[in-house]
Amino acid sequence: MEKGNVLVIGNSGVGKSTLINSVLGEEAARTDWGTHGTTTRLEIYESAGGQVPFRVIDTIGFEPNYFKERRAINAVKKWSRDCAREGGENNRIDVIWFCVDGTRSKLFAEDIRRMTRAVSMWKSVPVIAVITKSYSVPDREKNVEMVRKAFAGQKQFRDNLKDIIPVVAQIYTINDTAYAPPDGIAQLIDATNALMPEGRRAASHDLAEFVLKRKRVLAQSVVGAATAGAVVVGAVPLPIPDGVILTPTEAMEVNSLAKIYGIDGKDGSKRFLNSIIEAGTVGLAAKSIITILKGIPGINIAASALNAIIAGVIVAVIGETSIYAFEQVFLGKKSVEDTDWIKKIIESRIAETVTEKAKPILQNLSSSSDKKELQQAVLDLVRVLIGRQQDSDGGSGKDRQA
Ligand SMILES: Nc1nc2c(ncn2[C@@H]2O[C@H](COP(=O)(O)OP(=O)(O)OP(=O)(O)O)[C@@H](O)[C@H]2O)c(=O)[nH]1
Ligand SMILES: [Mg+2]
Repeated sequence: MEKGNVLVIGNSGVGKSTLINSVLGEEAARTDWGTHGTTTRLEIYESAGGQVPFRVIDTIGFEPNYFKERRAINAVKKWSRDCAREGGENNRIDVIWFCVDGTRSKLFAEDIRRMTRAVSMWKSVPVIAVITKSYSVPDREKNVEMVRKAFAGQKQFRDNLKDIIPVVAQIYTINDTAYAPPDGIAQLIDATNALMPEGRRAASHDLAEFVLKRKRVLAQSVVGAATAGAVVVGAVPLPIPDGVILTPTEAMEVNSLAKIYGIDGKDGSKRFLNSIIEAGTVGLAAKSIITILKGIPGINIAASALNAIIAGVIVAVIGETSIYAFEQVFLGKKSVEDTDWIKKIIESRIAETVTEKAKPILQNLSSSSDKKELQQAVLDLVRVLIGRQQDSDGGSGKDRQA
């Protein structure tokens, strides 16, 4: 079976590298007093004999210095993104060890806030809070309670916290007769192992979601460009019902989107892509748009603007619907054999877009509108059309602008 990955994060000097050595049973990771042995890059470790059934990833510690903190956060983020890009199973994070320093319990809440930013991509991965340097036995219970509170006080990872384990990774000598022996390491290994199956599922889920979001951002930029282009093409005074003039724009759009979702245009998928383009065939779609527009009282638009509007609506709907359909295929919820399904959605979405999104803008245009007003209206329309049409997670607004 493939080994899972544990990501270890925490402030600089909390004892991440020391902990890793203790868990893996050798001096694998570099540790030190002061700054000499400080970890400067992400490093993956595993036990030589393979006794420990997971890999452990050491990270750059967070420091209470803005730039160094950014560096540490960005290193983890970049590593996570690379994982998504290469589909690299090895970069996946199945369990997170959040390390906080048991001798500095006042800072727990702050530490946790800082760490959550670095691992924001792994939204559902289980977390074990490890309280390092738990030399004082009487303090342990208090510290556990403080970690619990600190986690409860923040939304993002509140439900991910599965365990809180105080540890001493290395014997800590107080004087000739007093010392704190290593503790909590076996418990940490057991707890991590127990969480692994859940962690793997969570990691796959987070990874898929991340990949899908990236794809959506790319796809939306394609739809935006194609729609803006179609409006210009549509403004060319040609009788629309004859116009196969948009077909190249549509084909380009649909094929670019298909590529983003890894739909290659071969065999079955070719029919699927064609039926999307056909459903948006200018003649048919335009007729239905004109019929709808005629049914709306008070709309009387110059022919050139009308053409531009029709072109924009068609290309925007084709694009947004393709994104939706390709996502469904990508997620395995629909198959490329389903050409009836896709045709029906496009038809209903064209109608819906005209009546819900375009209507208010068109109603503001009186028949006496001048050219400038018409142009502005078309631009407004494009903006409205390429706004989110289906938003499954509600949180992609920021991504779209990125
Ligand atoms: N005796 C003892 N010393 C510890 C323990 N944990 C950490 N230390 C000491 O704390 C110092 C920092 O530990 P590291 O493991 O290097 O800390 P780190 O989190 O990897 O630090 P960065 O790599 O800078 O982020 C070292 O001198 C360790 O020996 C422990 O359990 N026992
Ligand atoms: Mg280190």
